[in-house]
Amino acid sequence: MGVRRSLAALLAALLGCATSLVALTVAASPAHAAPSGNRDVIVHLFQWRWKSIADECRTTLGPHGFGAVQVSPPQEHVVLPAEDYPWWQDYQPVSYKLDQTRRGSRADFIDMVNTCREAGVKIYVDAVINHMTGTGSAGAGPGSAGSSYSKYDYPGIYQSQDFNDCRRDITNWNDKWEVQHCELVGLADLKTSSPYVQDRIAAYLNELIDLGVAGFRIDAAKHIPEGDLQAILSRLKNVHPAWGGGKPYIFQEVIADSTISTGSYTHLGSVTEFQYHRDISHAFANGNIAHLTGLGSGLTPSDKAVVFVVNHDTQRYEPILTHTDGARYDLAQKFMLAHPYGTPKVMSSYTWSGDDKAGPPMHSDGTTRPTDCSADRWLCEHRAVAGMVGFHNAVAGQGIGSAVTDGNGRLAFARGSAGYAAFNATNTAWTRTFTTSLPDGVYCDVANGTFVDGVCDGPSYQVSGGKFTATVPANGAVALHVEAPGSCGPDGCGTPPGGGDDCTTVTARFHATVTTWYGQEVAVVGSIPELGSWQPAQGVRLRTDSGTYPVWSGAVDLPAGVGFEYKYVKLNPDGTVEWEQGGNRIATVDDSGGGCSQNFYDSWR
Ligand code: ARE
Repeated sequence: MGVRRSLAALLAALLGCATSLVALTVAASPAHAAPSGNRDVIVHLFQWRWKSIADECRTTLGPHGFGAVQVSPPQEHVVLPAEDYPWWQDYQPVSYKLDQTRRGSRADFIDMVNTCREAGVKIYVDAVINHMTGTGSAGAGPGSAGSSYSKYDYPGIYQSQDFNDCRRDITNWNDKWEVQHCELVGLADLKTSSPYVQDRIAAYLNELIDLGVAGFRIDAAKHIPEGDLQAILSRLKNVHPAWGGGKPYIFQEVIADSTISTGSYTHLGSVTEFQYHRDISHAFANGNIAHLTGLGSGLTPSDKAVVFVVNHDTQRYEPILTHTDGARYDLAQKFMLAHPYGTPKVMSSYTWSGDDKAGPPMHSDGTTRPTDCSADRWLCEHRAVAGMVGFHNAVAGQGIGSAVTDGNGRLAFARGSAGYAAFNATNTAWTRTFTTSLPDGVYCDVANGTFVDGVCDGPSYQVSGGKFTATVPANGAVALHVEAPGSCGPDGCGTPPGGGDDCTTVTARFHATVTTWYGQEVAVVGSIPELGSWQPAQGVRLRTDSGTYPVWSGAVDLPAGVGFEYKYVKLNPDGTVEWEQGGNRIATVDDSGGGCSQNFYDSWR
């Protein structure tokens, strides 16, 4: 019995540990009370339909304490069937009409704003105000709401005189004037120094404020001269009284370089801190996290920095650590929510294979399909970190302290006496006794479960005499905070209530989106014997058919709790092997699929 119990406890501690692509099951009921406290965490529901966002606010974001959703641009945009409706259609405005985008109607948008507000969640709009449509990939019209247009001519809104005179691409990025007055990837650059243009942009943003929008991401902010942006922002109204009635929250997309710093824009609001993104991504990708207590020092002041592990551009153009990296990526997003620097922005993505311009799951007319986190290519990786949002909110205002490390890949720290979190970016579990100033009691582990309406669905840990003992899963975390009491299950603490499945073996199901030519085969190969010990011929062969292609699938039994690395390979008929690019994918065998199973959803790199 003793052996069985400790095995069950170990496996249960691994339950729900970061399996990036498998969403945690989250409680879903409209009757949840909104959690108290500071709610500033932003989630970017990239490309989601308005109706799907409304549902997510009600069932998941509100109950878990998310503060705001960054929604994709709501204004009329170009429609590009010839390019298979790329995601970036949205970043080429045709007009400021909200009537129809690929994500739904104006009525849907309004309903989303209201539903999310009732759930305690703000809507931040991605405001594309630096430019209109471009050259080359701009289509011939009409736009998504039926408006006709051509570059520099948008009937009823802007004509040629409303655009800057430098009508060519930015070539010298060291010349600030050029960066702010010439064209970003050929996009018609609005003359934001003109009072008419300032009024027009402000009217668009004020219409959104009237509808209840609480803030804006200013797209391509560094391409708008600071003074012009100030003139636009000074025209903005106050937001809905539910959000305090002050000025909207502004965060500006400024990718700092030697020509333009984030500091040039902080007097206007917050800024995106890209150096944080690089620092945290490299640290977790390399398993080198022991020094991260000081993450953010020397960067933009914390209260002005919006921080993120990845955004919709970097996951495509400069990937360091993304959803394709599995557990380490989830772990990095959890760390961001545990660490005090900046305002965290969690990414929620969809997969694509091949061309990075691929749009979200869509209907044949290019409109976006509703999000189903268990279908299509939606990843919903924000759900895998939802428990940590409560941690972030509960420890607000508490400093970081009492750090413990063990080698380069392990770090634990306190957030005052309000919370304690341990991170393990290695492939082996980390068992130790931690000293904490959390009051004695039983706590819910919100890194491996969630705490909603008083119910903990993860493991629990007992703090006694200022200490607790935990096994931090390989490539996983443990996080306890004062607002999430736990309860010990029949198998003891460290076990979810009711006990987990007593799995010693887990059926791992791999689902990989891989484009192949006739005759090629696909296999998954990895560091453990079950995955061929890196010998492609001994890997696990995946299968596809005309109904599922380009998704290749296969299953194999793996020992529970083991950390491993893997990659996909294409096997050519002549015996040669093509490996996918990038670092090894990192995972730990767990029971997150339920019934002693685990799912991996990946795309060929
Ligand atoms: C598309 C086509 C182009 C075509 C254009 C016009 O891809 O070939 O010329 O349409 O027809 C997104 C896509 C673009 C897309 C555009 C419009 O990424 O591919 O162009 O929408 O549909 C710089 C900017 C920064 C910008 C990044 C991408 O400073 O503001 O480039 N990011 C935002 C959004 C993007 C969006 C736009 C702006 C445009 O997040 O998603 O583009 O609205 C260094 C520099 C950075 C620079 C970075 C990358 O780090 O310091 O300043 O970022 O390199 O170049």
